[in-house]
Amino acid sequence: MLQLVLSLIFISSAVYGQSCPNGYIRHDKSCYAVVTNPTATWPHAQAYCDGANGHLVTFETEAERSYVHNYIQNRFGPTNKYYWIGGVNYIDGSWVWMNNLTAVNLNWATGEPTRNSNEHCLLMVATEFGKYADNTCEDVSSQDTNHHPYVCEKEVS
Ligand SMILES: [Ca+2]
Ligand SMILES: [Ca+2]
Repeated sequence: MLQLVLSLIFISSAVYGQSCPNGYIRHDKSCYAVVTNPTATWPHAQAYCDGANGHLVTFETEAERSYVHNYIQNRFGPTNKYYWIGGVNYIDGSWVWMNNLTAVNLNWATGEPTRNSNEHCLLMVATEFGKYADNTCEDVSSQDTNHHPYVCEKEVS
């Protein structure tokens, strides 16, 4: 009996246990962390995720986008409207996920994209079903106008 219990513990820790760092949640093949404090500009948010050997979250599937959006809704409700995610349009104007340069399946929030020439970074609009908004990556003035919460992702190897 003890052996059975021990082997069950071993199996469950192998599946659910050590693969994500503290503060991350596991879903499918990735670990996610939602950072709401302090907020940051896109480059600083990306640098923070990169420092943990990850990147700003990239939604390769609709299921992944839906999972992360639902998690944010359940945990934070409508507290924050915008979250930085890992989409950029720096290269030729088309939106790609910056970690693998695959195309973003665009689903714009109301009034977006505004397509101002300096809006090269992608936000998820948490209060609008996790749809997307283009936005300036950096602060546009000396004020913290462009600091938002963000989501880091680490693929599980
Ligand atoms: Ca992903
Ligand atoms: Ca915009």
